[in-house]
Amino acid sequence: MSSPEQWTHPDPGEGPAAQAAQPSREQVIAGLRATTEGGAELTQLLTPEGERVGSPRFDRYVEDIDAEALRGLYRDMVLVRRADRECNAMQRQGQLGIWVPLLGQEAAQIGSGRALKPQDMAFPSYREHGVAFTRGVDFRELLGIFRCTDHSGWDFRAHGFHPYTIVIGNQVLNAAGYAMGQRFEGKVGNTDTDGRPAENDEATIVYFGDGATSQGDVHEGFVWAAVYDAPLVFFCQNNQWAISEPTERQSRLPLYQRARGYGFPGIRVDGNDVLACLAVTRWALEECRHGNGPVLIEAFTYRMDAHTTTDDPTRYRLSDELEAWKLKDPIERVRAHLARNGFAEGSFFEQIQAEADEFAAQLRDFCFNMPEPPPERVFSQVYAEPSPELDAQREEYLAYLDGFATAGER
Ligand SMILES: Cc1ncc(C[n+]2csc(CCOP(=O)(O)OP(=O)(O)O)c2C)c(N)n1
Ligand SMILES: [Mg+2]
Repeated sequence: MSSPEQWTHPDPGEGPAAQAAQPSREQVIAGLRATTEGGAELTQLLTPEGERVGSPRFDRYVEDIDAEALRGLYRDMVLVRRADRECNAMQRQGQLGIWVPLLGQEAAQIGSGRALKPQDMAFPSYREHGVAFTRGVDFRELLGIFRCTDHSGWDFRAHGFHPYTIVIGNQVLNAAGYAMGQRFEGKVGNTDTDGRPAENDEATIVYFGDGATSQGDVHEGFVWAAVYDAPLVFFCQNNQWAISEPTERQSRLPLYQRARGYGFPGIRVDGNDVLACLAVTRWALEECRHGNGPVLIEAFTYRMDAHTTTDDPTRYRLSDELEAWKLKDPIERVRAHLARNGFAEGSFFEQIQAEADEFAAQLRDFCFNMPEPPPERVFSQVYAEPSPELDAQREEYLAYLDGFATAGER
């Protein structure tokens, strides 16, 4: 880890040095170009060419990942990408109000999601469709939010997957509180009768973006989790952009280095490497379960599509940046690895593609025929307990809607 002295930028004052410190217009548009490299500190187990690189520190966390397990990770990523593309298309056809693409972030989401145990809790932002998939949330259950018929359709306790949060960074506070609760309830740092770490110990993971790190909520979450030794993995997907704002405009430091200021470990992982994301997240979760949390993971990745379907990224970034990242595609490197090692035949890839197409067709069919939920549903899953005020609001709202139905009779 670098020293705090290295982190201090001298004041450039005025003159040429000051000008040099300012990014040029072209650099800003291209995300300052540094975005295409993760730096020497990047933890990687699979190169973009699909070669396995050894890691003395992290290999042991993926010892069980044999060829079959790797094919499983490949399948996960292909399925969620295919579903993501289908949803994007359905928004364009007016079937969804908006879609938030995950394109390019499959490895970060599948790798970290598959590291979780059933007893763990995950707090997503709004782009974590891949994590939802790993938590057993049916992709169809995500659609109501984007068709604007539902707040969130799944049982978050059963899946260990909290509702989506649109308010940037807010879920970090929710997760910090939840992880503090796990600690208070003694679900961390236990040992089984044989003296080994208890199998049932719990941890929490929270997902947020590079832009979210500029929010006060994230700072507060870091502070609370740190001082209470909360079993919380902060999983920052640095996809290089917060809508049109590049990461370089959010921080002077690589984001993972911020952890040091709060007193817990921070690590940067290749977010396009599913194996590395799995290994590093397993390590971080284990640290948390043992009572050594929290941990910050910065998954260095790239948002290959628009921020949402309402955004046009050609207004603020150059296509050569996207082209550079295409060479680091998270799915292609696993495909190359499977193929070059003889872990999968051509028929396997065809079969997965066919499965993904069928998956997307079912999604489309469901979306086109999605039932409208009854209007009173908006009141039914907001609070844990009913209340007279809520009952009154529901009755008033239903009477109001009824007024439209009977308006023509007058
Ligand atoms: C508190 C708050 N401020 C502003 C917004 C508008 N907003 C939506 S997404 C976004 C950028 C988030 O970027 P990042 O955290 O990097 O996540 P990404 O979308 O890249 O996954 C902003 C500013 C919001 N939803 N909530
Ligand atoms: Mg971002």
